[in-house]
Amino acid sequence: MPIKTCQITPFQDQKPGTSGLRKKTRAFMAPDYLEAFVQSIFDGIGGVDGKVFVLGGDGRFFNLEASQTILKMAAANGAARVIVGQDAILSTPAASHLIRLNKTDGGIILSASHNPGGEDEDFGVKFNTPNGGPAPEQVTEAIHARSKELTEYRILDAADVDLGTLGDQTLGEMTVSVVDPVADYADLMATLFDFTAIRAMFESGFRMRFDAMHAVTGPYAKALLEGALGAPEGTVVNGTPLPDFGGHHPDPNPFWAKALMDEMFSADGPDFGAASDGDGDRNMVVGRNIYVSPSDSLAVLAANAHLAPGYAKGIAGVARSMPTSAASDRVAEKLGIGSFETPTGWKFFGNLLDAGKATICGEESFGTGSDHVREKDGLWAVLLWLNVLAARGESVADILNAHWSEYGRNYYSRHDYEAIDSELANTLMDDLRGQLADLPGREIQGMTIAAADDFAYTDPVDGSVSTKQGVRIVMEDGSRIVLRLSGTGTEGATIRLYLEKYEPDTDKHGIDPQKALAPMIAAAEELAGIASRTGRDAPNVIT
Ligand code: G16
Repeated sequence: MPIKTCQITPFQDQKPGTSGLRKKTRAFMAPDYLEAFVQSIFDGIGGVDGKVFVLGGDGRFFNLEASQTILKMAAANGAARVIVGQDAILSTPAASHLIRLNKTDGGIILSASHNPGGEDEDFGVKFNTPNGGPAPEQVTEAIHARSKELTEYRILDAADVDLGTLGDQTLGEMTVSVVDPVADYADLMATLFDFTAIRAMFESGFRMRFDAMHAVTGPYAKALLEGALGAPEGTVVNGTPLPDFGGHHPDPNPFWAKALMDEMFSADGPDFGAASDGDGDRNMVVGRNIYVSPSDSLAVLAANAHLAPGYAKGIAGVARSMPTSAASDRVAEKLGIGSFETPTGWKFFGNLLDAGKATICGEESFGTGSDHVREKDGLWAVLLWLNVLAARGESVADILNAHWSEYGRNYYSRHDYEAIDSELANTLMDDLRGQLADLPGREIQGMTIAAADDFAYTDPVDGSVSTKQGVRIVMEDGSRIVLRLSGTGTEGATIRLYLEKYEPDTDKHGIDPQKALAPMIAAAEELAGIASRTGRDAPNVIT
């Protein structure tokens, strides 16, 4: 089969963000755009000759077409084999597992995660390294550098591969192995959790609702929850993946998963609720009449992980992204295990997991996971919660209240201001950075600022340094304001304002977080002036 070499003018806008390259779908569909980025990945990792990769995506619009293009390019560039999910479907954690299980040279995941899908919405391409994790900054920088000078790409002139049929096929000299997207992942989950105990809990009438948000987790959740664990049919809702996610944002938070929240807060709501995002790596968990913030979820899971067989020997350490609340630090301290604070982006956990320093990681952005793969894993978090609920025989509310009584409560919230003019957002951040040196000692809203900086991280394993990872303003009692710009949006800038206040007094644990955080919200406005400078009177999303 002939290999075509196509000449192009290098693209200058292919810089990967927090998690791969995310753009409008139409940008990826434009002539040569996807191809240029894929060739830059191949060249940026030193070529693909004789190598083996995993390929799959979250099923959003353009997933299948992009997969066919990538397969033909892999074949033209000399790859030996690509393992691809049936119909080009793989959740992000399942892809990470397949990369590791098959000891491959990495994988390409097609997803813009929680961003909406469709021809006029978002698409994304991400490279994961042989450890199964998102490429670290050195690798994404090499890919970006290559894209800026790339003048040609190679592609096989061949018919599309049949991705609907399981088994091996050949494409030129390359083998394409079409695999069941769920089977290996489901097997892995069975090694980690006490399925017998969870099944018995469902048999005794425990009721759950899992909202797959018409995204990739549907088939995984159905196989595991309604299949292996015997939950009644209908436990999983919106379980059929759709190219446009039914027109919704597949973003599991109280705002976008409102239907689930309403059900969980209704009279006679289920015992446990959960939702997952576009590519299955995020999770939201809710109890009956109680919302579990992702930061609290991380802390509760770290404190209770030993109840699941896969973690019965205990965990080595807990890592969280800097904007995530310090609730998990308190658990780590009590357990006498390592505690790590990294920049936002799952890629920063990779080295800690590989080195055995951290077992469980989490982020405020609805991501939780462990060393079983190198991505965050929505269903894993849901299954661990189920295992904890089955082992303790208590409700989510009881478990959360007991946790706060033992460790104190870290009131926490994130306010997102979306589609802000990029220049305005950058100026706002620069102005804030300009004030940092003078802030310590200043009184604000009845509090005293103890420290203020722009977070920089030195990886304890390889010594790499990442700077400008978010402005933090810390009060004397440990309460914090954090501000950073999102690295996953595709329109203008999103300002993320993270607010945290520690409350040790059990009598004050029942307050609405927005009320508990009111002084922090006022202090943030005084310092950064988001509302006054953007003209927005409220955040677009509050989590
Ligand atoms: C990605 C990253 C996460 C990050 C999140 C939000 O998640 O993998 O590590 O916390 O984006 O990032 P930002 O605040 O820069 O928008 P996902 O689920 O979108 O892949």
